[in-house]
Amino acid sequence: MRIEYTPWPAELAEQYRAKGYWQDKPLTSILSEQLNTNSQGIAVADGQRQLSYAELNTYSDNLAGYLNQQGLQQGDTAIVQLPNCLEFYITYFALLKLGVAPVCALFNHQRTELQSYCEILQPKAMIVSSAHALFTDEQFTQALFNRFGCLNNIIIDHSKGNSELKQGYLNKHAFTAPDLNPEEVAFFQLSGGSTGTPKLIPRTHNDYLYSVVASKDICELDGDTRYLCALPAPHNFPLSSPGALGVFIAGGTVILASDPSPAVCFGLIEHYAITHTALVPPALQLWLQHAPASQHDLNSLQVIQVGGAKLSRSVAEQVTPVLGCQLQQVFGMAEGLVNYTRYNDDPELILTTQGRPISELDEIKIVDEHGQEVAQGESGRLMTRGPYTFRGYYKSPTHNASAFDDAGFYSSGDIVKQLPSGHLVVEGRDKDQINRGGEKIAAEEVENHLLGHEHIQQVAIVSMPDDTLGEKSCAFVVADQDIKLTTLILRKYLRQLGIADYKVPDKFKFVTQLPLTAVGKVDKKALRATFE
Ligand code: AMP
Ligand code: DBH
Repeated sequence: MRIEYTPWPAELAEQYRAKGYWQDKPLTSILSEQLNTNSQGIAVADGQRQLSYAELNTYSDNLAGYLNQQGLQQGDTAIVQLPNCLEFYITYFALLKLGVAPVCALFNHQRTELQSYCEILQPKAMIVSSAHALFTDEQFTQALFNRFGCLNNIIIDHSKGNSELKQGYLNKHAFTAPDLNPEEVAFFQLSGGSTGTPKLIPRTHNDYLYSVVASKDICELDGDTRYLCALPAPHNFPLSSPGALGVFIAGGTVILASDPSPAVCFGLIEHYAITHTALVPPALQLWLQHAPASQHDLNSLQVIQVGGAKLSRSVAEQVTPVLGCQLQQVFGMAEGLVNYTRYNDDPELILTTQGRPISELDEIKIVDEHGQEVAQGESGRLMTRGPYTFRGYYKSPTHNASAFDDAGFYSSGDIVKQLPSGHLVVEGRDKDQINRGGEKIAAEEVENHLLGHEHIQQVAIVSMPDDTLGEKSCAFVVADQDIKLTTLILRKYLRQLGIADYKVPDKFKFVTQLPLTAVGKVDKKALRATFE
């Protein structure tokens, strides 16, 4: 019944409790605590529809009952893939209430990603949307049923009209709420990854609730907060930093946007008098370009949080003059550690650092390639452990052995330096990943797909600088000698495999060999240097 995860050592857990960080409450308390005082407050709106806290609570109860009737019970897992819509939060809370741990896939994930989540999790159910190309007909759902014996149920939401999901939450279905153990896994976050297969991050009620409560306090959210969720709702940033869950704890309102473009967001900002939002750097740049000529009143904006990828100082400097609001830099990870610049920080720190950790019990070590701590102010690899940083990927003993040190510090793969104030500056990365404007691509995962092509002998994917996205991806391909491969052929090949579009390399370079390091590994540094 218990979903496995690597627990924190007892003495640390005790410390986190003693400090009051772990409250031994389930994440579902986020909703129940609003019911007495704020049941008629609007929890979430999407431009056309809205739900009060009472409705969000009732609908998620109803859906929990329905899913229970369908055979789902505590200890099971599920996959959710929904666009930014009210149903996302109804479903998320319904599953939490049942004690079913979901992984919430991003909406741009495709066949291959969903299949690999099924493989890792062996879920009982999937809750998906017909707005996604994979679920417009029965073909893919049938293939999933055939391949995964565990899968009893695929519930499809139709954005318009009636659907099984709507039937499930609009009608009363009684269920007995199980006791939730706050020490146990509530749901899985997705890692941006740096390995061949996607990795899932078990998040417990205690650790996640603490990160959200503390984030809500740092960001000073309250009942008047109107937060625009324009990034994909399941992503750790707009879910928890402080994100929609932080807004719900504060009793404010989440307004959902379908995407972060100015065309979609500026009208919503005016209409709902949005006070807070979270963006990745490329979206912020679009906002800065379009705001001066916009007809929309953006005056209600108080804070724009920016994170997911490095924000340059020159862009950071424009936020207050152009958008008239405060900038907050956020450096976080689905694995745990989140850093914020604080509103009252020295303006220079807000412009040039990625913030400091949430918690005084977040432990930071910056180490060299031998694992030795570097001198104060020097840059090195970020290692961290703390009250909301996980202790192991789900069912990944081999990878965990290298992702953590003996003391349980997680190696994030970021190269950082720490200022005397505790603020971190992200200087680079030491993981095999491309950060495409906040969307993370595990090079090895895409390389493995390409190596499956009958005429590819070797391949290496590296980042190349890009003005808008920060980085794009380039694949260096060694093909069979007498074969003429083209960019078009390989793009089509990857799309047919069904991988998310952002993972398809932006550029292919056909070469006769790859440079090697002294020990005979592909020299990615040398490949990246070709773009300098
Ligand atoms: P993920 O593991 O997918 O949650 O991605 C987390 C990673 O995103 C971090 O380890 C960083 O590499 C990157 N990241 C997040 N926020 C920032 C930021 N503000 N500046 C630079 N990199 C960031
Ligand atoms: O990039 C991230 O994963 C991220 C960025 C900002 C994150 O997980 C977060 C804040 O919580």
